[in-house]
Amino acid sequence: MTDKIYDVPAEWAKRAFLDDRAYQAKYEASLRDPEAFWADEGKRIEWFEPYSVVKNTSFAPGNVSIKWFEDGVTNVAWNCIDRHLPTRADQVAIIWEGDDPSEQRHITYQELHDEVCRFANVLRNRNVEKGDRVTIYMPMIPEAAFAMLACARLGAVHSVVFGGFSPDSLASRISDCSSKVVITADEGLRGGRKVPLKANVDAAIAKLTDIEVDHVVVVRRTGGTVNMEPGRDVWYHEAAELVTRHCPAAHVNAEHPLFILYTSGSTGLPKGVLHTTGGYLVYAAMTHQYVFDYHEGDIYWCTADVGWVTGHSYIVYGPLANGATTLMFEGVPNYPTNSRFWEVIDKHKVNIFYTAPTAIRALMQGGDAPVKKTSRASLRLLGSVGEPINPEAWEWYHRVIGDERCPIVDTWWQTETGGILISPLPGATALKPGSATRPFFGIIPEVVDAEGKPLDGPAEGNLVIADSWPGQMRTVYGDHERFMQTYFSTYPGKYFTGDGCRRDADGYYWITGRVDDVINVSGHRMGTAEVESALVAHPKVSEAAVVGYPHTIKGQGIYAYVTLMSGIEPTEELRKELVIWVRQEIGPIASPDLLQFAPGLPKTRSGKIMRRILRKIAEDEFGNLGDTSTLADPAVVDDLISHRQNKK
Ligand code: 6R9
Repeated sequence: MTDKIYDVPAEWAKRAFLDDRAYQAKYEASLRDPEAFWADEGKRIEWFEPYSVVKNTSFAPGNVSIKWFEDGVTNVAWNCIDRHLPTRADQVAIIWEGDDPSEQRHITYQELHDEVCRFANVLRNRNVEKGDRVTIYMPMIPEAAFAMLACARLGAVHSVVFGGFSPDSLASRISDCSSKVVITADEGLRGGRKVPLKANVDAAIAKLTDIEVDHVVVVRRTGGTVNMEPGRDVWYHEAAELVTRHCPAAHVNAEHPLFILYTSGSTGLPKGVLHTTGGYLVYAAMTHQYVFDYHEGDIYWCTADVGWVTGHSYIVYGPLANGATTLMFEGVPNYPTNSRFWEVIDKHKVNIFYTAPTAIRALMQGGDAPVKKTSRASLRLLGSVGEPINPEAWEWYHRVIGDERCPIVDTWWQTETGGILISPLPGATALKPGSATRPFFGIIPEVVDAEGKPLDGPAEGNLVIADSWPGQMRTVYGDHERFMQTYFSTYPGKYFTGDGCRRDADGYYWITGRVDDVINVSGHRMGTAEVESALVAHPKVSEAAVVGYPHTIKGQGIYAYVTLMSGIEPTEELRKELVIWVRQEIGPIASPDLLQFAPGLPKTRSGKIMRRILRKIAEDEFGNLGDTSTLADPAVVDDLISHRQNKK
């Protein structure tokens, strides 16, 4: 934490949609009369049939129900494409920058229309209808966005699975929402390396026992050889030749599902977070406009992957709903060199740049030189998302990347929230490095104590949101009980975020990180339980406990304590084997950074693993283990401390 405050630069106060007074007034209006406020904001998208009911939401225990604009009829793809055509047919909608700096594409709104319609027709020819689920397992190529929008056009529900997930993880996600159609590419390309996407899809489908995938649509990216299953698999480019570039946009209700996105929680398998049509799009578009102060002609770049919610809301839906030019990047920050991000900014004259703290920290380690050899003169605004940004990284981002000229919007939100809930607005909010600052319109954050009592003024506790907003998730796909249990039972009547938080004397919010068993590794959310169940699936492992520990680049690293089956020798080979095992079970993002063989785990007499103690050991805080009186066998702890793995 620093005490430094960065005031709104004078030119920003002039240019921005909102200054501080306008923010205050609009925020108050949004709380005073939510119905009237959102009735008005709902008009930022086009409706085939207008809504008469705006907000119909309840957080009541056992009866959580969330509906926005419920009798309105619209279509997300129509709003992101067709309605712009009269004025923007020739404007670039998507700039695509390939992994290899020599590759790029510019796709206009007219071309986007044509591509999305073709894609929709290819899906229609494979029996995809309104309400059907389609799994998308794609690299960062424009066809990923076309596929998402094609689903939206038909009223089908997409489930995008990040291309870094393993066949096992993909299989469980296909099965959970019973997708009959999977869209993928031959191979992905990242940092010069190929990712065998189609082979992973084949392996995933081979694991399915409960459902059958009827069709796999394969986009050609690298031209690598892949197996094509006759009758099931089809090349997209061949199928697309047979269809027209016209496809009507389905008329769907505001509460019709738009997408499912799986995300990790503290227990069990990842949850299918369900977002719907009207409220989601209104909220994504509105936050994109105000938080990034998006003006006509701006070039906007969000470096996320479409496999995460940030890619959904702030590469595809929010920007396109606003008729923006959005840049999509296939590669990684350090390929071919550490200057890549900044070269892309210069090449495409990017004005607004939105990335994650983990990328900033990694690039910061490479020093200022790779940055300083680029101009970045086009940059006006910087954004951060995914995890708390430490003040050192914030200062470097501000001073070195933004040349002290660009405000930083530190945007706090979640897969569940659909869009940004707490963030500065660049023309309105004085910045404090490390703070996500103030709530967006219509958002009522509360800091509560362990009993759920809202705390006034400066306070520290857990972060809850007191009332609904249009972008909120509606349910866990297929499991409304779990939805209510996970988010509304800890503090009945309120949405529990899972994050800890401090509010300072200026009413600024400082997110302190997760308070549940979710860890955040390089901005990727993971349940410790998922990594544990991957470990115990190994035949030589009898028990495992996983915790997070502070990691200079990733934010949090994964520390695994593993107890082996009796008679199995702990060796270096086995340690490596287990790390590779987890990679294969879940995906590279879940690889343990440190793995310690533990003859025993600290447990209570009732057999509960005391994670608090494991966390302290992983954090190198042996002196501060807290109450250990309930330990069944205190000697276990001394053994763990003496064999603690060292940070790399
Ligand atoms: C959008 C996204 C959500 C969790 C969230 C919190 C952490 C995200 C943050 C932040 C501090 C920020 N988080 N943004 N923490 N400051 N600006 O990342 O969604 O993948 O669901 O993760 O990420 O812990 O609860 P998701």
